[in-house]
Amino acid sequence: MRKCVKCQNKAVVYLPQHRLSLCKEHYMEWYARRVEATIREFRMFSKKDRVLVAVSGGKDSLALWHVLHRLGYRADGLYINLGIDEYSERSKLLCDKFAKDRDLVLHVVELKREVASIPEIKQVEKRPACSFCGQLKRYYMNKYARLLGYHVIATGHNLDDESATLLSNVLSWNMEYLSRQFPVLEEREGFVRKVKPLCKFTEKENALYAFLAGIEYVEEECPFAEGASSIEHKMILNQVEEKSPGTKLRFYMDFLRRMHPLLSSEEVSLVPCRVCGEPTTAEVCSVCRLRERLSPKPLSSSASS
Ligand code: Q46
Ligand code: ZN
Ligand code: ZN
Repeated sequence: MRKCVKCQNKAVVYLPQHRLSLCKEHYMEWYARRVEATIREFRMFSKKDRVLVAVSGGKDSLALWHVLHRLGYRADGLYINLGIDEYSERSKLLCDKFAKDRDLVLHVVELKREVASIPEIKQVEKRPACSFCGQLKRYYMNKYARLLGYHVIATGHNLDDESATLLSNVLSWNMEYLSRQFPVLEEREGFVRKVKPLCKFTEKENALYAFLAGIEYVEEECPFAEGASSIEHKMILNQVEEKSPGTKLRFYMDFLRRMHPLLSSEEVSLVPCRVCGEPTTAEVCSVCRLRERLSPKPLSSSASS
């Protein structure tokens, strides 16, 4: 039986990459301290900032909201209802329950009311659902964060997500994506600052925190999840990790500390979308163009938000 290195009680977890055995209480404390340290290391936000946590009902985002609240940050939630049948219904229910049980504020955006649900859009769009779903989520997250007066948007991206994205960008030497791969994207011309406080935690570490904190979260995958290449990259990294614990974290952190500063970040200029006024690089933003394809009618030239 492994013992907790802090109190000698029975350990509930062994973290090989950190060579740590911890009991429930000390795991939760370790997790919270490490989140706080990550927020400080990358100067993500302070206790004065109003933080909007993008919650999906999954383990990562709810663990993030829970730990930010526990650390004393001013964190509210934003749930975007994608209208994906029972999957979205259950996710919404669990986010609602999470907020009510803890007396927290949850904002809900109904995609069906804003544009159309993901299954409805999928009938018209040929590309993979995740491609337009990701665009729509980023658009409404930013729009509502700004309208509701939040200083920063926090998302639950974890180390598995970030290191798999990094591997994919390295394999294709996508310099533009590499230069933007950082856990903080600064505020600029209509874009609210975006941060990833869980970028140093694996999926498993987040799941364990959520479990120990008694958080109910959706375990089933979105039925539209395709991501074959990202799953493959995660598998490759997991195999290396198993043989050599700590590789995933080192791969990601060494990129951030040693490689990222060498990459030039040429920023494309942003303009307000001619139709909705949201920041975009084109004359009309991708969401307005999507809206146009869904119900073709002449695009108005006045901003509606
Ligand atoms: S919700 Fe949307 Fe994800 Fe479903 S359609 Fe893809 S991006 S998988 S996180
Ligand atoms: Zn202990
Ligand atoms: Zn627009």
